[in-house]
Amino acid sequence: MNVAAISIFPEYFAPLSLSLIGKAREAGIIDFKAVDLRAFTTDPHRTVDDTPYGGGAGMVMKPEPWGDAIDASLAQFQDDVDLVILTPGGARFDQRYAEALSRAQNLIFACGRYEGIDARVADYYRNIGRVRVHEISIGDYVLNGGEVAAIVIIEAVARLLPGVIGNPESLAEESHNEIGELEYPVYTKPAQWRGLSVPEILTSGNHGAIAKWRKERAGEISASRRGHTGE
Ligand code: JBE
Repeated sequence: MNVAAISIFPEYFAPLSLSLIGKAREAGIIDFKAVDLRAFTTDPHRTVDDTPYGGGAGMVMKPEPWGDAIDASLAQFQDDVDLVILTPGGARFDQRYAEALSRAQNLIFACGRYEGIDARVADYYRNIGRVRVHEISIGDYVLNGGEVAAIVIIEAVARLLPGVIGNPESLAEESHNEIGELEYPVYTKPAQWRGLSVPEILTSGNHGAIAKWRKERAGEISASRRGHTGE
């Protein structure tokens, strides 16, 4: 999978050299490039934003550097491209969306700052063929830009690629179950820690009973946690 992330802060993507994702890059499963949007400006001040038509607070990212930067990435890729524009008003990202994006051959992430990217950029690429445009949000809170959201999506997508995760069984569990069903409490050695012991059933060797217990605990946990907002 080829991945490009366009941003005025390409250094933001340094963590993608670490851990599983870093190994996947070394193994050639993922080719990742961070692209500096300012390299596609043409004025001495390397301007990427301007005031909004119609007035209002904040600045809007100009379409020309975005168009030129996206075109440059498109030119590097063969076949179809999925263009992901990170925006707080986008479609909510979830595991199902990660699975869909994991089938892409080429992914371009457009990480806007300020009040967003001139809307014509999304419209333009929606209409040229070859590109599927996704406007995506990772959640209902405001970030300073799309970079962190892109990293979240890249990690969720990359771990679904064959060869990235050591144990494909853990992936199978995730895709066949609701995510909530996996939220049972987990324990490891020692059996006693600070006066707390591991639930006896987990040391019983009764796999059927253990599966039933985990399902029950997961149901309780997701019922009590989902919908909570940290208040
Ligand atoms: O989730 N997102 O993609 C965002 C992008 C930019 C700002 N806030 C967000 N939540």
